[in-house]
Amino acid sequence: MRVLTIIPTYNELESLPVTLARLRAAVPAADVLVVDDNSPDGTGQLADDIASGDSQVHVLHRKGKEGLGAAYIAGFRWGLNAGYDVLVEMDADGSHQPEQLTLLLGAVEQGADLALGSRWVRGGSVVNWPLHRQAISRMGSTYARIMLGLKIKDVTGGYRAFRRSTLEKLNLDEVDSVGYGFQVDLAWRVAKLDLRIEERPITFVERELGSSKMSGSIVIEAMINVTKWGLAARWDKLARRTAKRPDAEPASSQGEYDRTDH
Ligand SMILES: Nc1nc2c(ncn2[C@@H]2O[C@H](COP(=O)(O)OP(=O)(O)O)[C@@H](O)[C@H]2O)c(=O)[nH]1
Ligand SMILES: [Mg+2]
Repeated sequence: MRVLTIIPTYNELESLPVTLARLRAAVPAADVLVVDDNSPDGTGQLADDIASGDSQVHVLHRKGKEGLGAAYIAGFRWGLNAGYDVLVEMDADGSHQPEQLTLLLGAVEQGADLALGSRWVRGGSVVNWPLHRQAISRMGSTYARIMLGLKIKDVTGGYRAFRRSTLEKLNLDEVDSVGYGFQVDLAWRVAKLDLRIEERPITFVERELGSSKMSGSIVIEAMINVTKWGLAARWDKLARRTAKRPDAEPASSQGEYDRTDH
């Protein structure tokens, strides 16, 4: 399997070299793509310097800060074009330990279409996260699970390995959510396709260097979207059920057509 690990960066000058070194040592066969949003602190230049000495490290420079989701979409496109079999999402700040990547790759090798690094399954944990962040993350995952009927425990996590075919089935052009919402969005799209999603326990370690780019508005965007998607899915289900009823009004013919069309 040809593996590409995509690392989005925005002002990660201190963290990136450490994470890259750990990743290259832990999984030497995996190539890396750093997707930098023109970080003012010069992370992009640093990534170029590292890439010039390591043919397995690549850098994608973007014009400005457009959010985590847009950076990943650009990275996925790059990786699909380059023919990789597995595309991995990993934070630059060391929270996603490169040494645990083999857990995710193992799950994909065993048949998972999407492997999720999970903090909220047995064996998973978080280190150095204040209680309020743990609470937000757990509540966010629970809310998304209930609203969307997802079976996975860690819906917002960003340590993931996608089988190439999984990304090819998603319409990446349609995805415009950012931050945590992006992670929920992709998990939801994969779940709707009835693909195999596997969680593996990880130890998420809060960053020691640099600062978080996540914000309250990103959390709120995610909550609003989850609510919208959940209600839309319920509405769809209801409409389909009504259409199936033999005594249903003429609208049912449309429903019948829909169903046979699929
Ligand atoms: N390219 C890019 N990377 C971003 C952006 N926002 C966050 N990141 C990166 O996404 C990863 C996770 O962000 P982080 O701030 O650590 O979020 P937290 O772990 O939820 O606090 C890090 O590698 C960031 O540098 C962005 O707008 N563009
Ligand atoms: Mg972080």
